[in-house]
Amino acid sequence: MNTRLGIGLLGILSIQVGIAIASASELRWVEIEAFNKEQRTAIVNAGIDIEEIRSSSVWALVDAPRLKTLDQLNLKVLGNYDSSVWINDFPDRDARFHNYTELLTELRVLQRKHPDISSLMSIGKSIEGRDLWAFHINTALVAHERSASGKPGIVYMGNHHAREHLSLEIPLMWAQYLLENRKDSRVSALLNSRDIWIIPMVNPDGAEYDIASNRYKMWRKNRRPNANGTYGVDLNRNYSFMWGTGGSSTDPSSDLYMGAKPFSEPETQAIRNFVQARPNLKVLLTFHTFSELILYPWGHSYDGIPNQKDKQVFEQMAQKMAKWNGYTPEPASDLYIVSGDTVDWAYGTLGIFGFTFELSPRWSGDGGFYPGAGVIDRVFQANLEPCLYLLEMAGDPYRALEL
Ligand code: 0X9
Ligand code: ZN
Repeated sequence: MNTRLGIGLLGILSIQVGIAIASASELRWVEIEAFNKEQRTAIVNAGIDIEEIRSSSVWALVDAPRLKTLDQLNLKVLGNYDSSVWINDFPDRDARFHNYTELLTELRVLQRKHPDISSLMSIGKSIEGRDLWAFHINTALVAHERSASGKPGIVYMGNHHAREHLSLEIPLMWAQYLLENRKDSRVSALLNSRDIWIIPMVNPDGAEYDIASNRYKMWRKNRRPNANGTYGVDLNRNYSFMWGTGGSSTDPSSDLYMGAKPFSEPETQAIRNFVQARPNLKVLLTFHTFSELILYPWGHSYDGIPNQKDKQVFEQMAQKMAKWNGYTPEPASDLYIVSGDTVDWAYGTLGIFGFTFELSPRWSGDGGFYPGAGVIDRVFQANLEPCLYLLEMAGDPYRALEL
């Protein structure tokens, strides 16, 4: 009885206190001096994943070998802290965030409620064999499930990065919103005239791994077993366009590992095959967290995209959306150089107007990758108008210049 009481009390205590993020022993939370994008790119080129940018420094999660590299590169470390983070509201969060099975259940329920205009299809399998689910909304569905629709199309994606769980919730809620409001005149006009795809969980293995114990693991990559015994490729460095030209790492143990070759991963292959097979896709939005940013190409170069008209379209669209969600619109490389990401590939090889949204919070102090379930509704509401706008613009993105 004593023992049982003991366990019970421990259980209660651990619920009240919350759970720790498990990366404490592996990753240090480090502040590094950096005044501009060039210095930030030097840090990224050392294989270090920047989490937060301030005016004269950045914050990053750094492992022991890369901490040494910083010294060798003469990059000044201003502070170096234990990365354990205590989370206070796990029961709440646990209830609201969706794991792989829960996501699939939600998508199935939604599809069954609206079988006339929606379908659910697997576009491939993850490296551990999980299906990668795409939710399709099209009022002329039957003919188009495995090939392109005649209507202009858009694809919304989430959860390329495992620990960015909020980036799954927003596209899921977006699918639910569209179907629950299908009778609304604005929504119904859009549903009638667009081909809509939602792929909320591009990296299910990584996301499941991140939550597989009672501690978040701060995991980013997929779960590819690498030759040197480490795991994972950064899926947002594995796309082919200008792959491996900066802002990614050849070291499999880095969080920014770009993979053995472009599209080495089944997850990125699935996205590539899916997008390439649908030339009607005009706009792409990939949700990440965090920092509250709207990013557009280029990511791999500080130069603006050469096509001036397209450049204006990107700027117009990003600025317009920023008015609604309050995020900062900028070319992705203003942050730091990244090569092999989704949107550079989509625009660079297929001319698709692609955006990366870095969702809330703005600062790591507000929870970083683990902001708690309390933020979900607010973040969805903030991004509803941008999602609708992109759906509208998918008809003809160049209309952004007139509106
Ligand atoms: O580094 C990334 O893959 C994205 N940020 S995240 O914190 N979600 O990992 C940003 C990709 C956008 N591209 C550039 N910043 N160049
Ligand atoms: Zn990300």
